[in-house]
Amino acid sequence: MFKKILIANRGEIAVRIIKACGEMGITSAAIYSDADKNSLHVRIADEAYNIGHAKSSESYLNIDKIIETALMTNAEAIHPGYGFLSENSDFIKKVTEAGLKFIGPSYQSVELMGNKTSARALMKKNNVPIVPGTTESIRSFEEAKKIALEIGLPIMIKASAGGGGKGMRKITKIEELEQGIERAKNEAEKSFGNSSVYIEKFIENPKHIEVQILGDEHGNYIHLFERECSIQRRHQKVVEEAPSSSINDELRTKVTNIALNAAKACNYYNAGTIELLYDQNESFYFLEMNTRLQVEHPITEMITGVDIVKEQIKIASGETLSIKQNDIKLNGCAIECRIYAEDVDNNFAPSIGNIMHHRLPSGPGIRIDRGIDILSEVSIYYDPMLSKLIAWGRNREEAIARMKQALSAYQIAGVKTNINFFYWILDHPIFLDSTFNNNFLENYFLPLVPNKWRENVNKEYIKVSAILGAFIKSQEKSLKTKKLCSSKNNNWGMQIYE
Ligand code: MV4
Repeated sequence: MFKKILIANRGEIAVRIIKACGEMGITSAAIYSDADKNSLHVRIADEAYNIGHAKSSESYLNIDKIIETALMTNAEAIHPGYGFLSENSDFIKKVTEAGLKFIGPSYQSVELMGNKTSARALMKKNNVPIVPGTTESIRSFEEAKKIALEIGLPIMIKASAGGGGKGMRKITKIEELEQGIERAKNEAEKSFGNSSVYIEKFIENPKHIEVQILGDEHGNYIHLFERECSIQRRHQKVVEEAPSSSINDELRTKVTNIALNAAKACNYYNAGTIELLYDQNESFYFLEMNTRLQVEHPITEMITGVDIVKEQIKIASGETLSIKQNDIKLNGCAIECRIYAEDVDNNFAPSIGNIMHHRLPSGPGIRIDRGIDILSEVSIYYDPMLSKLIAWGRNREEAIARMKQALSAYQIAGVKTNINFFYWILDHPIFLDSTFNNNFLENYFLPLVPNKWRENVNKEYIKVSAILGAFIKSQEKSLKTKKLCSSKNNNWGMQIYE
């Protein structure tokens, strides 16, 4: 086993990895930028090294500096967390060439899955169901037109180098196709430096279901069931739950088998996630594979009892998977709310500032993964996620009730937050009966906002915070937050005793 690991990340995920190291008796070496000198991950790591300026490109994305720091401190392995360099195959290559172990998959798997057409071609070859469409980039408008008419409109044009909703375009009418391809190619070139695009059939009102898998370096694989991640805003997940409340055991067996086949198809090892669309005909379609630890991994840990980060470290040190598929039992239900420093009245724009007050909920089944502490700074430089609030219950009802209780006890001041947004979601009949799909927020939340998002903020209009505040007021009795939550002054995210 490794004696020291360098954590090439920041925030809550760096904290999460440092804790796993501590539990395993491994020394943790943190890195930090100038903007993060007061961050929690720096405070709790065994060692911490400043690696540069606030801008990510000059710190958390600086490959040479990170590797140099790892070698200087005699770390044996690097954990990349998520985002930053986690899915950069060049980084993995360089880490390996420097004689360090990358805690994650091989660079070949990352490269293969990073290119969406090569991933689709490989999955098709291995009988993993993909969304109907092309497995190669489109070469000409004529070819694209022929394919579009064959599979039927609407279609999606997606960037081969894209993913996570970036560089995606829906085409409803054949007349829009030529310009649509042009624009998609331009966007893809700008965003990814690669103008290749491909075509998929548009799946109407799908759910987003993903399966967590673990593979060791000796060809053994297990799955840790699925997560339901359909509630998204601008391709950012907002609430996730495990297991999915919309599939039964038969479908669960089907989707986890699909995921295992997908992982085997690219000789995958370490932790990975297969993302799928699930449509109204109960069909699953492979969408993409995330070749890293994911933000929402804790809900899977809560329902399986498996510590995914510890397993990642054991796998990277060459161990054989210690858990057998039969040992893993799906237990209860877990939900995660991503608490963001956001201003809901300003189109959910990041809300920056210093954390002046921070008191977190606790209790049976409650877990919080956080990267901030009192006096931490939420800056413009990084993702403004403050924490992940996770609630486990023996069933979905209990998990939801615990989540609402925890939300009402969550106190933070210094930045605005999206906390009140979750009450609205968790109380919605469509959420409660699990009939939601990827359009949930667009269909049910956006219409509540007068004229959608106003550009002229000076104009008199009903604020989103006021809408949510009024909703909470109407729910106060059932939420039992009357004493805790001041809805009078809409003091966002700061829940003060009256
Ligand atoms: C789609 C789709 C419909 N048809 N692909 C968005 C995120 C990215 N991972 C893929 N996405 C989608 N791909 C086809 N062929 C609809 C979406 C989509 C979506 C998917 C899951 C959760 C939320 C979503 C919101 C908008 C669009």
